[in-house]
Amino acid sequence: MTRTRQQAICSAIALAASALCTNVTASQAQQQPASAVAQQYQQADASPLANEQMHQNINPKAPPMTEAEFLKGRQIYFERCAGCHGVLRKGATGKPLTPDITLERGTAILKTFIHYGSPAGMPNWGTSGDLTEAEVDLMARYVQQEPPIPPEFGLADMKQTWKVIVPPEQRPKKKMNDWDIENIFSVTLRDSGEVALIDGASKQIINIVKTGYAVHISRTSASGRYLLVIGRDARINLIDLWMEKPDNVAEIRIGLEARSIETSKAAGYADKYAIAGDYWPPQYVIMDGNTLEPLKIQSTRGMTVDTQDYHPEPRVASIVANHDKPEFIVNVKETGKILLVDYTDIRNLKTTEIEAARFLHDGGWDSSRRYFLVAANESNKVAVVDSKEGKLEKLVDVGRIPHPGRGANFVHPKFGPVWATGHLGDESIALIGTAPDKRPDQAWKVVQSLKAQGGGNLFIKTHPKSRNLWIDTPLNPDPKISQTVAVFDIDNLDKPYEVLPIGEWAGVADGAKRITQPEYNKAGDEVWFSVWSAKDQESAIVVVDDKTRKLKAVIKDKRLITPTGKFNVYNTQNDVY
Ligand code: DHE
Repeated sequence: MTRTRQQAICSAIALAASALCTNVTASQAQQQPASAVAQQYQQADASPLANEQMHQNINPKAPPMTEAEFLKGRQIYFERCAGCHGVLRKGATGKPLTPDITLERGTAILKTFIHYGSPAGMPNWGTSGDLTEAEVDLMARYVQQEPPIPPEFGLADMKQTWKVIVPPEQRPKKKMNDWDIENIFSVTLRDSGEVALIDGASKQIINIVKTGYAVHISRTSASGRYLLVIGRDARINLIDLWMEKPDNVAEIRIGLEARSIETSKAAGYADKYAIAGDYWPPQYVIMDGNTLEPLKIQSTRGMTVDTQDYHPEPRVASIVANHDKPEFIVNVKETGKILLVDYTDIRNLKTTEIEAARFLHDGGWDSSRRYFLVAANESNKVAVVDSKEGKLEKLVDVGRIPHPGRGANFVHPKFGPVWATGHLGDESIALIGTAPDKRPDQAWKVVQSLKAQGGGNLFIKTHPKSRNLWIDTPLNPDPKISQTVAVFDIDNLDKPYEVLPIGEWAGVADGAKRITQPEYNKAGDEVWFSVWSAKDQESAIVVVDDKTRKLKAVIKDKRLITPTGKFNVYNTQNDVY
């Protein structure tokens, strides 16, 4: 394969962790430090900010650059670096790169860093061939300039983008189709900016709905009628599943870059509010759940939990809705704070601020839905919130860079109810006891650590009706691991896991075929896996029978471009995982 072709695949998949992209062998790739895989994952996709107008100050001490060079540097920075070093270069999971630091280092040292990378996780942009020598030089000079500042995005900006495509009064009064909407899957088609709505029973594509750029996740409203989808460009789409052909009924942009969306789930508030969190500007927005009209914007700028320094761009990571109280749980990445946002009276908003740890990312409920567990990924911890008492229950030490998705709940034969997370940075699976009343000695401790196939795990899944625990490894650099999944028998966790060749079962010819995100159907008797290749290659969804662990179906269609996340309507609505 030629270098150009490899690079095309790299940018298409936009995951530099790939062995394909860096031309390393599987065994070399296995030695790639966990931090490098993690750093590359944090910048999984080009930030949409690269194309925004920005305010720029000139720093007379910085090495000179032409305007064209500066713009190119800015483009590369937002495509490759901002995810780790931050929009304003104040540091996030990567080190700060503000001019006071970079001017002191100077061009020569900066060039060495950018070219060779560092054991702390900085990718080797030069030696990997991702940046040319001239680009390395350009970036070394660029990071000594003042960081350009992207614009804010307030209520008036949001309202300009807001469209009610079908007003609530013109929407169906009852379900107008024969689909079993609780068993529809909303499938992220990442690189086409669409979601595929797929019928769980027939595996037929019901509709392909246009959404935001590099679309990220879908969530179901409390009634199960609406799907809310968010793109990395902070565009939200509201899809009405009651329509004859489910489609968009409202749309808005709530910022310039975003990842999370959720809806109100407490009794009396079903479908009343939607909430979404931005990466830029650092804020969250509460909207009308039926129309997406923006109602309330709250900034997340503020002090970090540990050093208590001001952080100018704390990104909003996961948001979950409490089912028992009118409250959203908003996880703020860079400050390490968990906000309990009481939405009873949004004009007089009450927020409880919980000190957790940096850098909060993804998480989910325990099986009682009282405790919320969220990864503080670069701290190698899971923060546990008692949502009933509104306080931090515990910070649990886990493996290297926990990445649970929403995690997996099951009853362990020896330790009772546990919640499980895998890790990006090692092969361990941490099982955390979640029954403080019945098993106080085991609660909020890692009661067992399993060894799965390897690092690069992103998602883990089981279902209350299943005794299987599924673990993907799409970011493992060894294709034998990234193209397969491991499955543990919950009743016999000391038994070695079984490896299923999902990539091979898909029967697609070329491509990275990363197996990503197990998702159950409503009945809990089948598991769906994405077989994720580049956008110009064939991808697929493989359905496995949960009981027999045998292949049940392969869903292929030329419209299934880069499928990644899959969200079963019922399981997402009810937080079943
Ligand atoms: Fe995600 C969830 C952020 C890259 C697939 N991702 C989340 C959440 C956040 C997040 C904050 C939690 C949302 C919530 O619960 O409200 N993701 C980020 C990033 O910042 C990151 C690391 C880099 C980026 O540039 O976006 C990133 N994510 C990816 C991918 O590359 C993945 C694998 C493929 C893709 O589609 O982009 C990916 N992220 C997902 C999925 C979920 C998710 C499938 C939801 C999992 C679930 O079960 O709920």
